[in-house]
Amino acid sequence: RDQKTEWWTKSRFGMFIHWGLYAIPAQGEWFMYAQKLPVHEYEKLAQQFNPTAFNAKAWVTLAKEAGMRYIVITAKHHDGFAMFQSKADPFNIMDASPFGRDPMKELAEACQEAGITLCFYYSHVIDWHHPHSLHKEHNNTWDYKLEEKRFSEYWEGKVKPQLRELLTEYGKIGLLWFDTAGGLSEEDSKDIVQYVRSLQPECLMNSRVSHFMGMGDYVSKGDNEIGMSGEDRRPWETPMTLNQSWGYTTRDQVWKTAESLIHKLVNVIGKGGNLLLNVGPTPEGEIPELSAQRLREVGEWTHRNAES
Ligand code: FUL
Repeated sequence: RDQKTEWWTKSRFGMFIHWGLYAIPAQGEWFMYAQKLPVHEYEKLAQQFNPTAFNAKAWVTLAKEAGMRYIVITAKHHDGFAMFQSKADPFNIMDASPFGRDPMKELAEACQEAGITLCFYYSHVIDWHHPHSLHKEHNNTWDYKLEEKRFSEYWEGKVKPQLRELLTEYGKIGLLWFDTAGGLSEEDSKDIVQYVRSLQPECLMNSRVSHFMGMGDYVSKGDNEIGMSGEDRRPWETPMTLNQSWGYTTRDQVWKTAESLIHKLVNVIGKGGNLLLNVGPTPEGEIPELSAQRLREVGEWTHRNAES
């Protein structure tokens, strides 16, 4: 048994949170890319972002009620906006929005108090805001020219300094959830793993840190993919949506029922995996009531049927 991942495999069930500026237009977290919105336009969303209804304790309490034991929140998604205070890049919630609070700090405190493990999602390759980020396919080609990109400026100037901030300013972090590593070299893949280890040796990393096989401490399945039993030698996790998107959207109203969610949870756990179930908070900073309700229903079932 792998001691390093033990807390996590025992946790079984976690809350995924996709929250960022994209909640304002309410069309999912790929909004900027889908609309080819220029950086200077997208930045205007930050000036409007003032989620005064955000209450870290309420989110953590909901996670607990649902029977979840860890939270993975988007510290930075593909849009490049840091939902935490960052000296490394001014496009962050403290410097670019009127909110004046660091939600990651508040979550870190609330999690600590409640005994929930805080984890960060960090989009390390895709970043549509930064002029030098470079992905295999999904780049901001409407503001920047591919041939002018110098990836190391992004890597050394934003990614690593921000990871350092996340791993030094918020206490112990359970895991880093990386994503969409298409095009990342083997050398940079190893570099980032090494870098994270040097800052927090216990912090886990998911396999999406690199597209090279066998990297990271556990396997992230495809989005909403459950897989077959017995095929996995390494610990694994299914990231799952409640509806059909990750970021808050008013368009997509196809919701999984509580019954179906319970079946999926049991299915994943029965096969030895973890379930990371997503919510997409509103621009005001609240988990939509319908989502909260579903999670509570799942929680009622798990608390009734499973001794923890
Ligand atoms: C995908 C991302 O591109 C989505 O926006 C989302 O974060 C999902 C969990 O992973 O690859």
